[in-house]
Amino acid sequence: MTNQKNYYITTPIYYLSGDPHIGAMYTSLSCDVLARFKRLDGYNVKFLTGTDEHGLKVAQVAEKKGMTPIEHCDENSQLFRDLTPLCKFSNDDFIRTTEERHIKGAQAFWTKLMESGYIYKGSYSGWYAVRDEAYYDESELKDGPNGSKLAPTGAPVEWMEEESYFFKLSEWGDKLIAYYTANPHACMPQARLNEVLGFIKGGLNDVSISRTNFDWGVPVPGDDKHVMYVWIDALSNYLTALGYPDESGDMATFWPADVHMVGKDILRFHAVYWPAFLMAAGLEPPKRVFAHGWWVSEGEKMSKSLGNVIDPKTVIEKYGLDQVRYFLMREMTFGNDGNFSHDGMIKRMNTELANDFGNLAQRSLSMIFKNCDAAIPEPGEFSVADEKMLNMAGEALLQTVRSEFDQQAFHKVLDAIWDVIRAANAYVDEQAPWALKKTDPARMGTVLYVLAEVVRNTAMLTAPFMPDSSGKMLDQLKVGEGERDLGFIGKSGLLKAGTPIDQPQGVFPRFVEQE
Ligand code: ME8
Repeated sequence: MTNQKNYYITTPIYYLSGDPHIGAMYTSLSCDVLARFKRLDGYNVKFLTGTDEHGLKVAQVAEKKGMTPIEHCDENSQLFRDLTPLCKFSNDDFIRTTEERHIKGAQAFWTKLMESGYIYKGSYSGWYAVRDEAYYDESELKDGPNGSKLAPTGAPVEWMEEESYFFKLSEWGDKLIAYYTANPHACMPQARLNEVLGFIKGGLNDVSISRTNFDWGVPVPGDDKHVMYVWIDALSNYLTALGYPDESGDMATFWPADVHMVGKDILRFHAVYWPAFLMAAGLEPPKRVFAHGWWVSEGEKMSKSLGNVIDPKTVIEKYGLDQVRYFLMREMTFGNDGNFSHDGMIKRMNTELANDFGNLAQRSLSMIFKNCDAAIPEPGEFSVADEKMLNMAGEALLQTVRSEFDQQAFHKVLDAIWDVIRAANAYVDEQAPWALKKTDPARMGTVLYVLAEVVRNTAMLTAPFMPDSSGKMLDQLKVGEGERDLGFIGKSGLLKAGTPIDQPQGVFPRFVEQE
């Protein structure tokens, strides 16, 4: 395996404060799609997800439920683990910050930072919001009811003073700027990198990295009056899941991470604190932090009080898993915000999936089944139009798809594939194989062969997005399990004439509104 290319991709680890909603599904889905694509492209992939289980908020939620914190975590973490079979995620590991492997690794990471001289003990006072697990500056606060103060997020704040360990973030500004100047793609999209650089240039303060006002956390090595602040604990999951502090094994194979996928709200932790922590511990920063946007629901911010929070299970039951996976990856320009709406969902299901893709596959395979003795036809000489279509759906498409995937431009990957699907639908109309049946059956066979090839290639390239539906199309074409990686795209994987096929079944039903 010496020549194998490795690829490490991570989701944020999710807080256990509620049921997993569409936001968690979205971040994990984008990683899953990328992980599946990279596997098809011959990479040795490690795809990690998990749950972030410490902190005052978790302890308080558990207490309210009459549970110990770990009982609450066991129960709630399972809901996130259940997303894997529900959404067909292909994660290779699931880490919980309450696991022994994590606690030991996080403590070793702390010790390393301490030994490097980047941690010191001081005291901290300020306005603290339990709900956000964050301190706020006096100037950021707004007035709340009855003379109280609120954080900019609306969370209640209280004045707190505590002994605390600090990380010397103030020493990392120039080094971070140098890092991003040399590696401008280490934080994407570009607008987010600009935000991060602006923040760094505004001057970095040392950050408090321990707490003494609660004990539901990883104890600070050698001073167990303190627990680690949730963010240093949480971020280190990306290392501890690789077996850190053991720097051989998975650490040697997979570090630095290729992509940390995060929502825009947690970019600063990942693109400022985390690279500084890592460099201070003598480790390389991640190759890329990609910040995606947020979903709103029918045009409104999702909130429990509005009752418009989208539950992955409900929408999957209603529209189908692959349909939801497709919609989430297609609707939103990856990096921007997007709107989850019933109408938008139906429109894409019925036009792009049922009409464009489903129809192309169904009519091509049905014509083969009916007119070619239910077997892949023997093609004659390819015309210019045939060659153009074959190349467009094969080698040329692969090249575009690969480069868009490398920018995490999922919507552009799908756009490029749909350009080919639409071109193939136009090609069917132009070539009119139904008319050739009488006039030139050999030519009809060639046209249908080209179409079967378009279906094969587009099904392979959509498989990371819609593993079940694309798999069904490939099954119908009798493409073997071992012939579904990207090495078989285009000329290198041409269908064998004479291969018998079964009666084709439609893969993308239209959505019909129930009364
Ligand atoms: O932040 N649309 O966890 P988390 C899109 N534990 N994405 C959304 C979203 C929405 N409406 N709502 C939330 C944490 N998300 C920390 C991470 S990592 C070391 C620690 C995304 O459960 C959000 O942007 O609050 C984030 O990427 C993810 O869900 C997890 O959020």
